[in-house]
Amino acid sequence: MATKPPKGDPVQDAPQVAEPQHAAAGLPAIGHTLRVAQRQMGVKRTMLTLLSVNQKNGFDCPGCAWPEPEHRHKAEFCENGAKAVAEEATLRRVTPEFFAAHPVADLATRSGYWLGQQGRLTHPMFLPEGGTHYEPVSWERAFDIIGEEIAACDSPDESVFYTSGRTSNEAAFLYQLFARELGTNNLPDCSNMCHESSGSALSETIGIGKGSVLLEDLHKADLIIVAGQNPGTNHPRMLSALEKAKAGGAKIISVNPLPEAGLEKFKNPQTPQGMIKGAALTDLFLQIRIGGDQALFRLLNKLILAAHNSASGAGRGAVDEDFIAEHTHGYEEFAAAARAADWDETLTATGLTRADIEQALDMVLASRRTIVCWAMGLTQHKHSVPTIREVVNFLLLRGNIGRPGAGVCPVRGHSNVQGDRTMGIFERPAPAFLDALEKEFGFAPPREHGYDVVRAIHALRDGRAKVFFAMGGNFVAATPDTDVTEAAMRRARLTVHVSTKLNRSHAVTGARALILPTLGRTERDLQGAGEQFVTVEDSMGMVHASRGRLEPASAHLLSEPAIVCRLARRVLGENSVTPWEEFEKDYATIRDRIARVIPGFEDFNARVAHPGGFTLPHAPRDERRFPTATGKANFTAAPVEYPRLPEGRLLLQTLRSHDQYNTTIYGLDDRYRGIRNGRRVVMINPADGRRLGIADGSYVDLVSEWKDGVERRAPGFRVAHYPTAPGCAAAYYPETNVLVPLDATADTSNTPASKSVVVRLEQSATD
Ligand SMILES: Nc1nc2c(c(=O)[nH]1)N[C@H]1C(S)=C(S)[C@@H](COP(=O)(O)OP(=O)(O)OC[C@H]3O[C@@H](n4cnc5c(=O)[nH]c(N)nc54)[C@H](O)[C@@H]3O)O[C@H]1N2
Ligand SMILES: Nc1nc2c(c(=O)[nH]1)N[C@H]1C(S)=C(S)[C@@H](COP(=O)(O)OP(=O)(O)OC[C@H]3O[C@@H](n4cnc5c(=O)[nH]c(N)nc54)[C@H](O)[C@@H]3O)O[C@H]1N2
Ligand SMILES: [Mo]
Repeated sequence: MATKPPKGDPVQDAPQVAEPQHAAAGLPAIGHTLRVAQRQMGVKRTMLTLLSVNQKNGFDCPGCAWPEPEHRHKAEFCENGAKAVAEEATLRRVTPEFFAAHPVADLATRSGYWLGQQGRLTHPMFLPEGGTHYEPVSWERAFDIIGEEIAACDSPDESVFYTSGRTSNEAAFLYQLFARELGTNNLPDCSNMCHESSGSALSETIGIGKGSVLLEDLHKADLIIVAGQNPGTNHPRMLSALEKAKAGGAKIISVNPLPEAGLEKFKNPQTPQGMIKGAALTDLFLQIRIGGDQALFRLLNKLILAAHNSASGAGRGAVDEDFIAEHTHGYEEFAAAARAADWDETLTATGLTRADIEQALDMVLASRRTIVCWAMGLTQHKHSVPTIREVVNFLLLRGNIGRPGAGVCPVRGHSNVQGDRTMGIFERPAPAFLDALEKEFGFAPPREHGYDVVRAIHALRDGRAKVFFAMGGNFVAATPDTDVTEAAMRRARLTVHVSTKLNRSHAVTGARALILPTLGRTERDLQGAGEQFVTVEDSMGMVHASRGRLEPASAHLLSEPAIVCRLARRVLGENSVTPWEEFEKDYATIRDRIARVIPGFEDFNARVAHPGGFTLPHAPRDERRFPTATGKANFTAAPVEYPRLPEGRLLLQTLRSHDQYNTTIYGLDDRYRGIRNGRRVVMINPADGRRLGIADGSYVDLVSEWKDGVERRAPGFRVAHYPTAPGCAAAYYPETNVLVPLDATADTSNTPASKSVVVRLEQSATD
């Protein structure tokens, strides 16, 4: 049996595994934050920068999309926000000399961690066809190259314009405007891999693809269900909201295959009391099997209906009949499906006990105001859309949408991913949005749908897309089926990345490639009309300004809006009807246009000047109005699905460690899970280990099995026996993306099913 990592391991990691922890944040988190930040920024810059994160006059944390409270602390950031800031505000630099010393072939052998640690990009760089090294290039020449390649295409639809979710509202609005004026809706974004399933399910059922709660609702709730989310790592500031909710008497149910430390106990670093004792958060932990959530909510719905109809009267009123009669559609069909839910099947699908579910039901019935929060644990499965629709059914049944303390709360990832969508970054734009664009700008935007992420990879692979342009992100590392995707990317004529830091996507290029270095959130943005700010929208629909204060990492950087404006002028030329020059000079003029095109942004410039910004309208939340096809909130009745495992296989979820931001690796530790100094770790249940003969500490290859018969392999993972649900394994993304088949996606949303990959574990070959 192999007991050492295989030779030639690209990351050179040697994971050590100890017991997982049971509480998050507190003193160790503060020490860790300062150490990481000072390593990148030095002491003075660390203090200056961290104190303006999320302040009313400061910049929006480039970490997650969790909203800021009305009364802010001096230190309104978390450990992982500080890491995100430190990564951007680092003093390390990737200069033309660096590229001269490192051919692309060398960069392609480096780990994502190594690439990221090299620092901030300082110059526009160009890789000519057949070239071995990136060379410095002027901005003008860079835009000419893009112009040449786009002009050489047979149709605008041969270009693809990807967006990652850090892009500001202003930049996103210009970017989609440019793509549409060029003539394409090929605007895939990271959302396609993230909350697309939430957007699909919510638009259909409540009429808007966004969450219906505000921060104060969490504080008022009686019951908060957190399903498929690890806030201790990915949304640490949410723990303060959960703590406050608990202090107000709320109960919390966590639904997760893993016992996540942050949900067990929170030691609030902002209060002395919290630092010492900490607050227990979870009242009931439902250790569900991967993909069992739809079955769980379906059965709860059956039980709520049964309680309502019971003779004893205990559950009388469990169903909000008035709300259902007045505001919903499809109740009868849904109720029939719910009544047919089967206990045994649910226990199989979820791996839970009858007692677990009955206890959850008691808590549900005792709550007058319920919120369900979720993230990637619900969105990245084949049946994610019906799963989230079942969550909506569950809330509608008791009238838990559109009143204080209740509602749906999909917790977004990237800090402006929700805003980018609002600004029109979407491959399937609504006709009303295109009409408004046409009216304001006087050109006819294309109406056919464009490529989402998975379809863009298909198009590149098949030669239907030739120019790939990315506004941020790390496309080849974040997307599924790494080998297939990388081969597809190499077929492009030109790949362009607007980036702050070096990453894998710069090393896997088309025939020609450009790196366009840009300002980050923390940096001062000076344009013709003076210092500019940008705006973002958080996970709860609050829009506010973000102002960087630091000197830019290099004098050669352009802001994202400036890059789009210059690109548009070069590509669209004299024919363009849009005042790109004016937009670049003064972002207020962009906001004036947004105000005229996008509902809810009326008087944008004046309202965003208000400290803390403003809240976008949300019809279901504000007035219990549901702008769906039926004009009502829609109950749905999809068949229950759950993953079925062939004998001897495990279901693998690919998730985040505590030391990463998506494909940006901050370090090699996952402190709360007890894992240190390595990322090639697979967590499995000890009983599965014994059954399959896979010892703790041994090394295995993960082999994914999919109906196309192709064997996808990720070699050399250290096994950690871990308290995950039986049959369920977990390993970090992006290392495991090689295992996710390109076509294994969620129905309707087409999101890669990266939380339910069927794998077998093979002992790694010893050398
Ligand atoms: N520090 C940091 N912050 C981040 C990010 C980061 O990488 N680092 N990424 C940002 C982004 S883009 C996003 S989208 C969010 C992601 O935030 P999360 O969704 O919290 O991220 P994941 O690590 O993917 O964790 C998924 C959680 O779902 C659970 N889970 C997996 N499968 C199932 C299932 O079938 N059912 C249930 N009930 N649970 C399941 C996992 O055990 C895990 O706890 O975080 C954002 N914030
Ligand atoms: N297997 C698996 N795959 C997944 C997931 C999973 O859970 N499992 N999660 C999916 C999810 S939820 C998401 S959101 C995607 C993330 O996909 P992406 O958003 O594409 O990936 P990131 O790693 O967030 O992108 C990091 C890069 O963004 C650039 N960057 C950082 N800040 C800025 C900025 O201000 N401007 C610009 N222009 N560039 C900047 C840097 O160069 C950095 O290297 O991955 C998805 N892929
Ligand atoms: Mo995400």
